Amino acid sequence: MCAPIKKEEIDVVCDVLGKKHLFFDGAMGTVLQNKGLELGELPESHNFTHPDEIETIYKEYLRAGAHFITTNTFGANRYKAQQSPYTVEEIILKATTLAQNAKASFPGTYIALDVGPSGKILQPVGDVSFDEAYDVFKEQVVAGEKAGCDVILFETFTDLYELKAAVLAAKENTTLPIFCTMSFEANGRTFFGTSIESMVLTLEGLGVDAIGVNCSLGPKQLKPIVAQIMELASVPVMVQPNAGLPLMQGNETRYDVLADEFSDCMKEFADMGVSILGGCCGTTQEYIEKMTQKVKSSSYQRPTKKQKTGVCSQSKAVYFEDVVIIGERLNPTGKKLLQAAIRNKDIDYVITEALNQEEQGAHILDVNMGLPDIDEVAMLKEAVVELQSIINLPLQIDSSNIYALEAATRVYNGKPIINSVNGKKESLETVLPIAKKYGACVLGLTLDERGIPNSAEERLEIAKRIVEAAQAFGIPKRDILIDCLVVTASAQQELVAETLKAVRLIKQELGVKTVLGVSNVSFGLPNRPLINKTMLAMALMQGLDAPIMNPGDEGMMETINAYRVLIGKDKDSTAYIDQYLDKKESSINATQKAYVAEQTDNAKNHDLKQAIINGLKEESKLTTNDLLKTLSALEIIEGYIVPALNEVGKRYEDQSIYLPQLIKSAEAAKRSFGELQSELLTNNAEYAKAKTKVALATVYGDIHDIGKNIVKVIMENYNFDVLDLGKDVPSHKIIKTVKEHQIEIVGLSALMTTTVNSMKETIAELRKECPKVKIIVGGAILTKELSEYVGADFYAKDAMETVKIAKKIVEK
Ligand code: B1M
Repeated sequence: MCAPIKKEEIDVVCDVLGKKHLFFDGAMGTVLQNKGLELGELPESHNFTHPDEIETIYKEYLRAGAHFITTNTFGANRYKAQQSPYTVEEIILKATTLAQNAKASFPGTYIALDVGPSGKILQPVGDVSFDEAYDVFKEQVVAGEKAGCDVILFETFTDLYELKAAVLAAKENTTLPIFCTMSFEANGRTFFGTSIESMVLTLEGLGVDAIGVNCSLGPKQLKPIVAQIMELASVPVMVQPNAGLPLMQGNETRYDVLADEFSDCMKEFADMGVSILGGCCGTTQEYIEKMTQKVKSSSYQRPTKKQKTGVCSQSKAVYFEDVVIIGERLNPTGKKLLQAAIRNKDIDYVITEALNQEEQGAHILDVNMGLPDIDEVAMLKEAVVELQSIINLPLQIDSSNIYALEAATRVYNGKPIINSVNGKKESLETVLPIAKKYGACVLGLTLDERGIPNSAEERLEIAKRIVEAAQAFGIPKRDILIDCLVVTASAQQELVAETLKAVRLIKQELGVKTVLGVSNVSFGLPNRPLINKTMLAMALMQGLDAPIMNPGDEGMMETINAYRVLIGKDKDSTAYIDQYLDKKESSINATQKAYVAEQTDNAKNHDLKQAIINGLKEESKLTTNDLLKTLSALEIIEGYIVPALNEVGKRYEDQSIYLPQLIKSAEAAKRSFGELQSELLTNNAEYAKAKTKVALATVYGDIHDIGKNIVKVIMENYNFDVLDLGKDVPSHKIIKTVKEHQIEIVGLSALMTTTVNSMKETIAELRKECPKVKIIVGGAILTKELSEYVGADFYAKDAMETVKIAKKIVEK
């Protein structure tokens, strides 16, 4: 909810927020298009060229009953302002001044500074750093506050990570309330794969004042998405749908939902408990007027506080409602290979360990990079950034170094657990503000200046102090977890029972979730797995919610499976039966195997296919070079790279991975291919007598170029003179090249159903302008039939076939 703030007008926003329905305006961009904004022209330029028009649009929305008008500054950021003669600050000042003029005769209305995404992708997937994105947004929000805006609206974001940079920029540099909306696809995820749960957990953690959804789809299609947000959110929810889906009518874009239908849906949203309502693309004054009229008859429902404990990555949320397994393998204590990897900055090793744990069934991964002789701040931050771009699981950020904790939590894309705070005054005062600021769950250890107390009651006392201190910092109880600390049975046998008792007491008395690093109990004893799984069973019965453990320890995993059956969490034993019905291997053998695996410190998986699927660049390079000792480059492409990318494509389609992971795999494949290129080019070129000129391009609208690049290298290897025009190539560029360079063969690539028609259009243009040129087409989506549909001369299923066809063309 709104933080205590100084400015008078802002207090008014906070006075009304969460107390009555608030109305936002409708679209700006599409209204400007209808008034003549040219394709490619920046809407913000109209603040200067058509100020009266902008002021009129604002006024129309206010007249329609909007409480908030949104400044015409959606794209007013450093990157886009390069195309404008004005600075970011000038654009924002101008737009806000026009809004102030408009609002002067409408008391009780407010100005929302409109901030859209930057248009760039953040590292490590893209090339903009988190800090640079932060600076870009800082410039905008500081200018907005200075110009006199009342609220900041971050809207239409699809990348939660970018939105986090934006929210931090606003929190740290302004006093304005922050409203955030993200844009979702029909599958309930953003383009980058952010889930609704992750959005709510992360943004509420960061302390924004309202969250919701805008743009995306029409109001009807948004209903399930809004319903889910309502189930999860404790802050006021905001909804600004499009007026349906855009349809092209001649040169005009029309939207298929009219004002009556739109406003009916908006009333339904109000009845579902949505607090803030407005419109996005395609909506106009009429839509907003009808909406405000209809919603007036709905009684306002105040947002309710939700109590579920949850953490998340950008794509996956984990709630503490069943046993939550926190993987312990990314902690260098006692693990020589991990220690060496951390010292050598071998991130691929760290990622492989993480992937193993994910596969073994961990729900959250503890990440600790603490070694005495390294820069832990930099290493923990880097590990978190790299891990989160590949692993779907939420992370538990683990360090005793407060700077490392803050640096890693700041760049974490989601809501993490901070491991840990304890009962010492210094720890409480330094760790809790970090947890509060970044909206993390915090794990409290029951120790203080006097060490770990012996009795369960004393540990309960420390836990109470931690909970009280955390609440005093504004951290809700649901975000506090307590670890009662396992001691070793070999050294302090009598205290094991006290730990178990402490778990029970703390759950009963404080009602917080409990965590235990279970396997500490068996240090110094033989047959550790037996002690570990027994301790785990005992702790679960005391109410342990989340063991920190090795998910590769089958004995412990089996204990959890059995516990879930016996306690009734595994309804009708479905998961248990699925897992064990055909299982012949004895669990003792499995346990022993897991133990040996642990002792040998999980070896690396030297497999190129797996390395590409997992997006491991360095590993892809190394394994490619290994394979080159026994296989030809072509065999590696056909046997490893293509199958790996096919698998990646499948996983992307079934949503077990998302866009950032898809990009990572593509980069790994490129790295592997980079290693093959010189091998391919140094082989003897054969067959072609004279150099035939070939132009290659991925068609307009399609940015896939790995396959086309392979075709290029193989063709060059066979002595063709290849001009590579790149990807997303418009037909006029291909035509120009064919004419200028006397090209005889054009090879076109397309990988998406949506770009097959682009290929057809390109071929039609080529036929008109360059009738003699022969056209070969390829790409995963194409078939012989489709090649006929697009009007090509030949279809090549792969690079070698392209060469064969090209040779035939030359020989004719
Ligand atoms: Co995307 N992508 N992708 N993608 N991607 C596919 C194609 C997809 C099938 C994945 C899926 O959903 N299962 C799907 C298309 C669905 C469809 O339309 N049916 C898809 C999608 C949806 C998208 C985005 C829209 C995702 C998004 O943003 N939400 C987006 C597209 C944006 C755009 O293009 N406007 C997108 C983005 C990307 C990345 C950037 C992340 C990356 C591309 C990186 C790059 O190329 N620089 C990527 C990747 C890697 C893939 C998959 C996983 C792999 C493609 C690949 O490189 N295959 C792919 C799934 C799949 O294909 N299984 C997928 C390996 C390559 C060697 O094979 O290109 O077929 P291929 O080339 C072969 C032959 O086909 C032939 O020879 C090559 C060598 O043997 N050949 C030719 C190819 N071109 C030829 C030209 C010739 C002759 C032969 O001319 C003479």
